[in-house]
Amino acid sequence: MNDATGASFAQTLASQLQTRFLGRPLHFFPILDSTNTYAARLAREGAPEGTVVIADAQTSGKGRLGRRWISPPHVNLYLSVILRPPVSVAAAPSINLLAGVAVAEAIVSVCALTPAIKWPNDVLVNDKKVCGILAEMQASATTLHAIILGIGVNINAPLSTFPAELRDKASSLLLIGGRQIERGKFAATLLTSLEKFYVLWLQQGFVAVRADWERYATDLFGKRITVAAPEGTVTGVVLGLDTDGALLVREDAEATPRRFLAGDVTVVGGYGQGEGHDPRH
Ligand code: BT5
Repeated sequence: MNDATGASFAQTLASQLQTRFLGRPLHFFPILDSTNTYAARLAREGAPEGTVVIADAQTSGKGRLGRRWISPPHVNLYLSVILRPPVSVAAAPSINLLAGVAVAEAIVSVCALTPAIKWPNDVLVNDKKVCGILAEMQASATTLHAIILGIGVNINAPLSTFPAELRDKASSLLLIGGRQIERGKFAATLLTSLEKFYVLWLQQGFVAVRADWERYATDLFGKRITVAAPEGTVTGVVLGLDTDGALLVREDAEATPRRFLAGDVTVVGGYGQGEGHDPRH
């Protein structure tokens, strides 16, 4: 499983892949700068929808807003999918959310752990981040050409691979669940889940995935949060998700909720605490 090149990981994944179009074709590399950067190049060269790029290790793994994604070899999953949905640029951001649902579902099915999604794109287990998602768009004016959907999951990473400043907020499925997970099996399960939710999203829009998203994300509802978004920083109570995936937040003195399509959420008083009132009940 932990072979030096990741070759057995790639073999297991290829033999267990049950998707119709995701991962067909599948490009595997022992090391890349970033799977998103490589997949973006393939997409510009015309690679078809469903093309998947996986690396055993990344030297410049990317987070959002220029941040770094720690990507040690032999232990984790670094994967980018090329998608070409026939939708408008405005409809694309909710792809982030459906990827989180697919990762959460794969964690439940392969690891029997209980994941939570933190809007928009972190998957946590026991309040620690085990997955990050980075969706990058290739578009001209209003025409969407491709979405590069990058997913990083900490699977068998030991504590020593996390820098000291991340150890209280990040973890791996091994560290939490106490057992090694076969990366090929996890990746095959994830791609099956992602394909299912993507097809649903294509046919019916984000609203068809919203209940699944909310099932995993209940920890956020009713909490007081601060959203740092491109349009400014706002503090208020989370009401839920709009039909297009926008986060609805009621500011303290305002009657009309604010909508956010991107941003960073901090729960006032810490994630997993707060007011704990779910407004849907
Ligand atoms: C993300 O950004 O969470 C998106 C990460 C996407 C990574 C995948 S791997 C495959 C594909 N190829 C790429 O080059 N990227 C994608 P953001 O929300 O900005 O979170 C980044 C922050 O998470 C960092 O600033 C750290 O605080 C923390 N972090 C970095 N590496 C981590 C790790 N391995 N596990 C958990 N947290 C990490």
